[in-house]
Amino acid sequence: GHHVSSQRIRFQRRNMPCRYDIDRFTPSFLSIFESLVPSQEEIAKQKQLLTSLSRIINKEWPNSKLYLYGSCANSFGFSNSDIDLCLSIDDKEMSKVDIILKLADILQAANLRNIQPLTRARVPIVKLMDPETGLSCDICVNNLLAVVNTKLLRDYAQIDRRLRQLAFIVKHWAKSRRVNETYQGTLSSYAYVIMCIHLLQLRRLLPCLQEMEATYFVTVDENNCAYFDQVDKLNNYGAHSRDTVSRLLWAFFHYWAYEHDYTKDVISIRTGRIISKERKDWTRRVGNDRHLICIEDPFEISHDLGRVVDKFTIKILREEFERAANILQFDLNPSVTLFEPYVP
Ligand code: 3AT
Ligand code: MG
Repeated sequence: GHHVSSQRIRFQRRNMPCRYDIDRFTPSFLSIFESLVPSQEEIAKQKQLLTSLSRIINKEWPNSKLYLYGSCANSFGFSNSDIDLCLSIDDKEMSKVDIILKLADILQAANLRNIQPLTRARVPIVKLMDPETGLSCDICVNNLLAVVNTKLLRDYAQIDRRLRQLAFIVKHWAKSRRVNETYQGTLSSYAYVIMCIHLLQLRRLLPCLQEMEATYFVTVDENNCAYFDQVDKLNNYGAHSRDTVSRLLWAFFHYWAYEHDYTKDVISIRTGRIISKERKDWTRRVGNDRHLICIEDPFEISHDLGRVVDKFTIKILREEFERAANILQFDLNPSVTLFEPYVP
């Protein structure tokens, strides 16, 4: 019946070769990438904001430290994106919420604008706008795992330039197609970047830094974070491969549309391999974790980055992966069609 024939189509697609003329589109994909990269001027403004806020906050809390994290520091940020900052502070007396409220007062006194403490959010933050640079940012407190995973992503990006190219295009696709909205049950930018790193590990364009001898170690809330971070020694790692960004994009979407086994597999950049759901005990729903698409966090390994996905949004995601795979295989103008906005 229907089920059998759709299985047969899936199986054929699994072994489908990439279209012969895919590289015709590489220049267009690269120019889309270039158009999304932030300028040096913008990066300088971000650093300036970090410096001036650090100065203000250190007057009140001399032992605190302010970090940039997320897309403005992991090298996967688009131009004009908001800035994520994390305040690291060791104060046993005050709760996170108290710190957030006091931080809001300090910033108010220093003439920053639009200050909003959001103390009831899952991750409590203060929002603000800096009139000097015109930049908006969110400051969270003691979220050091995010600072460390930001460094891991930035280190991977330095090894092979094709990672950044691929991840920018994938993020741009995900934003255009509205499948980059965690509060709607689709995946975070962080998850998409990890999916890209994993693909490049399987294709031997990237090593697995956490399996190599560690040169960087930190312990954050009982998680041991250790990996090889002397990435300047690895900048020839993927040089043997002639994969272009178009070919990698094809491979990315083909993988998630037709090759990934959603019933059995977990992708893991920590090991550089696919591991089994069985081994992680991610085979059934526990609480709100449904494990319908399994993406292991590199440091918080009990954390499935796909846990936001439910039985409705998994269908949407897989249809979008298939749409993208088919566009890259057959469309006459894939570098346009891929990003056509989703219209409900
Ligand atoms: P955008 O350009 O803003 O879309 P981003 O890189 O800032 O992308 P997110 O907004 O998804 O990415 O997340 C900001 C940072 O927070 C990235 C990562 O260091 C951390 N982070 C996000 N989601 C998770 C998660 N589920 N587990 C651990 N860390 C996370
Ligand atoms: Mg962000």
